[in-house]
Amino acid sequence: MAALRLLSVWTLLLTVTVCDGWLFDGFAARRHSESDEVALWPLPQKFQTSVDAFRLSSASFQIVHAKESTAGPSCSLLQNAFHQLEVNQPTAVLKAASVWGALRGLETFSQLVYEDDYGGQNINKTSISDFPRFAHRGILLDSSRHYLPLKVILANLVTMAMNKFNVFHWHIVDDQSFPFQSRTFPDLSHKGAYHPYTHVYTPADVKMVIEFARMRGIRVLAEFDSPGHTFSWGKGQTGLLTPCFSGSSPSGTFGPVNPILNSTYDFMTRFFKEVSTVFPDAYIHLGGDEVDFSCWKSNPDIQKFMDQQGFGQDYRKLESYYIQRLLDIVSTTNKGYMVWQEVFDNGVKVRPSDTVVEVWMNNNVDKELQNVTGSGFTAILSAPWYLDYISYGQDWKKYYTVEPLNFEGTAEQKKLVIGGEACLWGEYVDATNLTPRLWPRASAVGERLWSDENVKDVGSAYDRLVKHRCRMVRRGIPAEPLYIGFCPHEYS
Ligand code: CP6
Repeated sequence: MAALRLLSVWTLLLTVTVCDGWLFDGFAARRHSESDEVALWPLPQKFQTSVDAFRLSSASFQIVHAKESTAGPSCSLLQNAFHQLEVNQPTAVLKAASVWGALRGLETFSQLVYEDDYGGQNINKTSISDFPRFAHRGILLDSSRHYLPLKVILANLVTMAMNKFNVFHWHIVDDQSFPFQSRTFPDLSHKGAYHPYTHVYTPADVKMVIEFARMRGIRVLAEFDSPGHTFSWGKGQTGLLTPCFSGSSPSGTFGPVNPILNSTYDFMTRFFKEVSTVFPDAYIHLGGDEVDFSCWKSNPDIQKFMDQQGFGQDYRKLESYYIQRLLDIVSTTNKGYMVWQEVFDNGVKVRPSDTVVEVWMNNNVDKELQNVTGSGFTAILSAPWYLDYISYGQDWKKYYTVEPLNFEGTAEQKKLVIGGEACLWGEYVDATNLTPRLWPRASAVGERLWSDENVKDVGSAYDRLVKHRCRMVRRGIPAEPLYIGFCPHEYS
């Protein structure tokens, strides 16, 4: 448990202990009106506040480690987080099980601070105890359809932290471009990126993203999608993709990764060995979605292989064959893996203990969750949260009112749903419009994944989200408006 107590000395005392969650208590000094009410987003699990207010002063506000804290000034992660907090006064105590809990608590603390009519910074007597409902709270960004400059990715990580998201699902490469610079296979980005120097993520860039995210309690989950969605890989790695045939001769076009060649698996072994060291997260996303079988069907060598293996005309068996071999390769790197739902749907034999299935197809979602968890797999839900879809009006309400555990299943099955992701696919998104398209619409998903399931009143969510959106704007994030109105501090 973490506790933050407001004392008469204006210091935020931080204690990081070994249990989970955190809370803080405040003691009153002065009163302010109800209209000063703060808007926390996402809403904490337990929250009590009063009209008793403290004035913060910029001269004396400080955050220090309490004596009991096992983390001290040498914990640079927290020292940096202290700098982020732009508030000015009371002394308080925050207790957290882990540094990650402390980071979330600091974010909430910052949201409690409000400006009064005289421009003073205040915080009311408050007691909070909090923890996330779901462990996996992700945002998917796609840097293949459009290259996303580092600045945009980092701004997104800042905003994710404000909304208590903890997983950046980086769909880093796809058909259209391969911006990931590999040390082992430099031609992949040199020939497969939109531009070999300006539109690539160098090892230093990737390192920066990972460290910037870590400082904010965010994991970087890299996705290298195959065997489909790999057109750009073929430019720098000849022989990797399946040559498509028209009649009895090659048509000159290429399909999914060629699953029948040993050279394919040699390549994947070396490639994922590198990837597993570049990305420190315990998981890697292997894709496996939307494999188009027409090219495989057209290729006589593939047909011969299908016969030899006894696959008949069932190309899902060939896909499974490929994925199984790929998973065996990745297992040797000691990582767990995430896959899109087709891998499960197509009956690939994978160990439920180290496979997470991401449910993305928006038909029969409940049935799919029932089946996936019924087979003992851990599941992530993204189907209801495809934020690349846009429409007139307040679609955040649609995202907000999703209940991830509404499917039929046992309590055991429901425990296997460890969270969800808001996906912003990149076909129509680049640096010019990414941030306003994602925020505050993704904030709705953030609260669904963090707060208690009973927190579902759209009206009160609206009031808080309007203020939370203004908070993002004030911190320099061009989050779009929910509806008519204005912010006390508008974007400029
Ligand atoms: N790219 C990849 C995509 C999509 C998927 N994978 C996608 C499919 C349908 C919709 C949106 C996105 N653009 N690699 C599916 C997981 Cl509606």
